[in-house]
Amino acid sequence: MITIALSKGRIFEETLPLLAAAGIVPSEAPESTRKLIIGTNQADVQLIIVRASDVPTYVQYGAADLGVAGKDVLIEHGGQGLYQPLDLEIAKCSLMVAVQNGFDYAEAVKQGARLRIATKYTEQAKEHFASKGVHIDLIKLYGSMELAPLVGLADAIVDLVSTGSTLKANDLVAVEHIRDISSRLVINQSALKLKQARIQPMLDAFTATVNGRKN
Ligand code: PRT
Ligand code: MG
Repeated sequence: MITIALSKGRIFEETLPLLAAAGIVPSEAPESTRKLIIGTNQADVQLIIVRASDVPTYVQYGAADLGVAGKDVLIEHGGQGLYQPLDLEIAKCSLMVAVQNGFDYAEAVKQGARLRIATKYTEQAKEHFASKGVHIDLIKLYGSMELAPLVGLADAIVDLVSTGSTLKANDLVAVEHIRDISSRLVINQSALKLKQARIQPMLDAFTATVNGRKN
């Protein structure tokens, strides 16, 4: 059996065409079932539906052979036990620093003040501000980071931005770009060796599809 870990929503939707290229069609959509294990048209391939930030963990421990996870999630996880052979170039966005409109970020940074940063992405926030020599107090949140500056919980947030409409709707502006983010295929290192005959053709089909999109 080959088990593929995916999260609901954009990653599932954007992975569907890649699975199709490898001849894999899920028998149900995660949005229309409460099942967490979803079969496919291939008797020996199943999907498991997990939180986006849990995908690397399932693959690391071999509970799933393959998975799809955002670079944001992979950096926070650390990537232990994972082979990351392919940037699928899906679910693209950017990791940014954002503040409330009117907050003088440049001045706050220049004065060498401690900035209070609210984020789910604590590893990347630490690394980013350390590289700039800016001292921060980190406030770990699990979602809706956009609220933090509006209610005085933080001076700035580190969050993902795609269209920018969430920032705009909450009177926030992006002040720094940390990195571009896309989702990667992750493979359990021992599964790749033990199940190579079944996994390699899938990897080849995904690679051909991604390369085909670039041309
Ligand atoms: O939603 P949940 O709490 O279950 O987990 P999650 O947010 O980690 O999962 P999900 O499915 O929302 O995101 C999975 C992956 O998609 C992330 O790990 C990213 O790699 C990628 N991705 C791409 C995004 C976005 N675009 C994105 N826009 N993930 C989140 N967002 C959020 C962002 O955090 C912000 O709240 O969307 C909002 C901003 O969107 P815009 O379009 O208004 O700028
Ligand atoms: Mg989300």
